This record gives sequence, C-alpha cells and structure tokens, in this order.
Amino acid sequence: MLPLVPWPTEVTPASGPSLALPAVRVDLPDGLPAWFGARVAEQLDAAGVTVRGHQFSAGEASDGEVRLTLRLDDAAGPPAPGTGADEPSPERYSLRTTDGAIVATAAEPVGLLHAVRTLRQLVRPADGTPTSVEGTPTSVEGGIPTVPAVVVHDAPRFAWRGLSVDVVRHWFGPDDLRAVVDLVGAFKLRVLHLHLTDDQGWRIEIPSRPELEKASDNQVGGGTAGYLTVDDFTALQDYAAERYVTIVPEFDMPGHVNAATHVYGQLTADGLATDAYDGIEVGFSRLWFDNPATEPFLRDVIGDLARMTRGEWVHVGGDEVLTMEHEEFARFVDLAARIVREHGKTPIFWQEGARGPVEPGTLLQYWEPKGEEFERFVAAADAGARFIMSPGNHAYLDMKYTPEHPLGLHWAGYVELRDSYDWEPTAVIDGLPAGAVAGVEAAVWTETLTTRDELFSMLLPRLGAVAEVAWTAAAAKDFDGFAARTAGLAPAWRAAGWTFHQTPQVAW
Ligand code: TNX
Repeated sequence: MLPLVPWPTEVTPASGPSLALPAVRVDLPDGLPAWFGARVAEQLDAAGVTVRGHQFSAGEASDGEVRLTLRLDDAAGPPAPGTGADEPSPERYSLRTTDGAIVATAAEPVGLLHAVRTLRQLVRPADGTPTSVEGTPTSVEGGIPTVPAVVVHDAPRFAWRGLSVDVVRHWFGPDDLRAVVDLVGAFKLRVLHLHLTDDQGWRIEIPSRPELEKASDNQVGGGTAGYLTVDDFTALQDYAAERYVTIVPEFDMPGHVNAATHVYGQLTADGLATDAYDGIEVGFSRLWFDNPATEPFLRDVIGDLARMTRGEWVHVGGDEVLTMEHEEFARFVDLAARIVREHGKTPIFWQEGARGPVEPGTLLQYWEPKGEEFERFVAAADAGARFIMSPGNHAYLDMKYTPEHPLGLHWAGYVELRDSYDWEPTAVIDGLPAGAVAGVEAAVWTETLTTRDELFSMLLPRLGAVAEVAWTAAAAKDFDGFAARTAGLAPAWRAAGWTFHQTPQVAW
C-alpha cells in the first residue's frame, strides 16, 4: 500500500528493490525561484532524509548519496484525466524512483513541488512505517529511509482546489495560518480562502479605514482576538506563494457586517452604531444600498483588499442576507463585482451572487442545496459564471462527524469521512454543465472551534478526502483504498504535530 493522498493519475510499481536513501543530493534546473531548493529540503527533512546541498547542475553524486534530479520539460506528464479538457494541466508531473536514482519532471515549477510532495509521502523509515506530508522534521532512528521503486504520472482533475477558513468566529493568527498552509500544500491544494469579516469581528487592516481595528478584539463567546496587519497579510501571502498556494481574502457583504456597523454608525439605517456581537446567529446584519456612506465604504475596503492581494481573486461574500429585497441585493452584487473588476481582480460570491447580474468569469461558491435556485445557477453558468463546489453535506468540515462528536455544528448533517469522500462535484447542481465546475473547496467555520488542535481535528482526515475529490479522476476513486492510505499518513501527521480525529472508518 502506497500512502498517497490524493491518489495520482497513474502509479506503476517498477521491478527492482526499494531505493535506500542514506542521503540525497538535489539537482535543480535553471528557471526555478531562489527559494525552491529550501522547499525541497524541507520536504525531505520532514521525511527523515538527509539532504546534501541543493545546487544547480550538481556534479556526480558521491558515495552514499542518491541523486534527485528535478527537470522542467514542456512535454512532461499525461493530459488532464477524465475531464475532457483539451489542455493538459500546467500542474502535471512525473516521478520515477527506479535504477538507483530519483527523477522528477514537470512542465512548471509547481509540478516539481507536487512531485517532491509525492516523493515525501512515498518515503518510509527503515522500520517500514511510512513518514510523509509536510510539517516539522522527523528524525528516523536506527535505519536508512527507503523509497519503493515506482513510476508516477500525475495531473489534477480540477484547477481550483481549496480550503476556506473562518478566522472571525474564532481568531486564528499567522502561526496557525502558516500551519494551515503547510497542510493545504501537503494535499496539493492551491487556494487558502480566508473569511476575514463577519458579525463578530474584523480581521484585516484596511489602511483607508483604520478604525476597523476597533472591531478586531471580539469573537464568539467574547475574549481577546486579533487581526492581520497589512504586513502580516503580506508575509502570509509570501509564505503561501512559496508553496504555490494563493490566499483569497473574503470581505463578506451586504450581510454579515455587524463588525463594520459596530465601528461605523453611519452605515446603519438610524445612524447608530450597533453593539458588538459574540453569538452565533446569522442573517441579522446588513448594509443599505441607498445610504450615502455605503458605496464609499465598499470602495475603500475592496480597493485596499485588491491592492494588498497578490492573487487574481477577491471574495465579496453575499451569503445569508435574510432581511433584504431581491432588487437591492442585486444592486450590491453588481456594485461589488464592478469595484473588484475595476481593480483588475475577479469577483467571487457565495452562491447567492447568482441572484444578481453575472459577468463572464465570475466565480460562484455553491454551499447549500436550494432546489429552487438550481435554474438560476444554470442560467448564471450560461452567462459565463463558473462554480466552486463546497456542498455543506460533504465539504463543510465544521459539521460534526457523528451526533456524538463534541465539536462542530450539524445544520448540513453529519459529515463522516466517507461523506466527505463519496460525492461527485459535477452532479451536485442538476443541469449544470460539467465545464462550469471550476473545482472544489472545503470550508471550516469556527463557531465551535477555539484552538489549533480543535481546528486540525476537524480538517484531518476529511481534508484529504476533499482533496482527492478535487484531484483524482472520478473513476479512480475508491473509499476503502483511500481509508487505508489515510492510515498510512497518520505517523507523519503525528510527527508534524497535526491533531486528527480517529474516525472508526479508518483502521489507524
Ligand atoms: C453558513 S456557508 C454560513 C456561515 C456559517 C456556517 C456554519 C455560508 C456561506 N454561511 O456564516 O458560519 O453556515 O456552518
């Protein structure tokens, strides 16, 4: 059993013995960013493999060293599996651990890092326990790590593979978020979406609106919280970029805005600031389109966020505004999307954005089955929108695993590991053309989650399941195999300090 999650397009065991890795000399091609070698070394270190320098066009490997050659080659890898896509994925890679050497080939640098992540999951210490995935380095005592002889050809099914984290309901700061980026990277996801504003708090510095900081020190249940300064946000994006992860910031409007109306009384109907809120109800707060303070506020917040964000996308919310007429809501969708586009970015809305005018390229994030809205979603796709699939009953990793589970909510049902695995993204919305599915995003809301351990115990092992839904061809999925591979990853999660839930669906 090879503990690979997500499962690759093609894995061929090669003849020949496992390759012993007393030490590895890494040979990097030209054309990689300066930090790339450090990322490779980090992966190998964490698998207990000694790295002997990484240099451009290293000389012959000396005695006791195995050469790991990374190569950029346009012709690398297989076409995108199972999607009918004509273009091969730019993330495709190959990895061979045969004939006494390791060779990774990819069309682009991101594919080379994927190859090294796969290698890391394949490495086992001398006692046969697999170590893998990202995190703190583990030491392997009393033996030489090995890697089985295999040839892997791999490419993702969907380009959009992400995780959304609510840092408002409970605050998770830069240290926690870096650990989340490591986890996201280990499963070859590309997007970390941060839900940064909501009723309880405001979690990001907006230079044109410094007063918003006053709404940072509150969360569910009260107590001290915090927010990301511009510098924190920049540093987090740098950290993520070195792992080919893009941060997508979300400013949720025109509902979920009590933190803003707590600071700016002029945004409310009666001009009075609202009280701070530390409960978990949704749907009660709102902006007013005709209030003269509203558009300048949207322009300031979206403008600053767009300027601070390296990625292509700004998420402008749109969910659960329970007290607004359709027409006014549609005007908010139109205005927010226009401001995002004026700043050269692409807007993302929760699925409710389909109630407004939709431009080609807009992304809509599906989260809840509202049957009567399916026609609207199909119409939005006809108008050129694409969907990120985050169905609550499969991909909401804040749902309890079982009724007895101490953490989480259950409005979308109980989401055991198998529920997060057994679903087909193109079959969620009746009538939606498969080509309108941009990909898959897990989401973890944090009303009941207060510590990193609690957060990770909801993410693991289910994030691996959602990652496999996003990466692996539908026909190649198999829950029993996935569960066995998941058990194989547990030692590495322990070594990395990543708390996981020992669901009985896995023989740990
Ligand atoms: C629904 S999903 C919400 C969030 C809650 C979450 C709890 C969505 C777009 N809105 O405000 O935190 O349920 O599971």
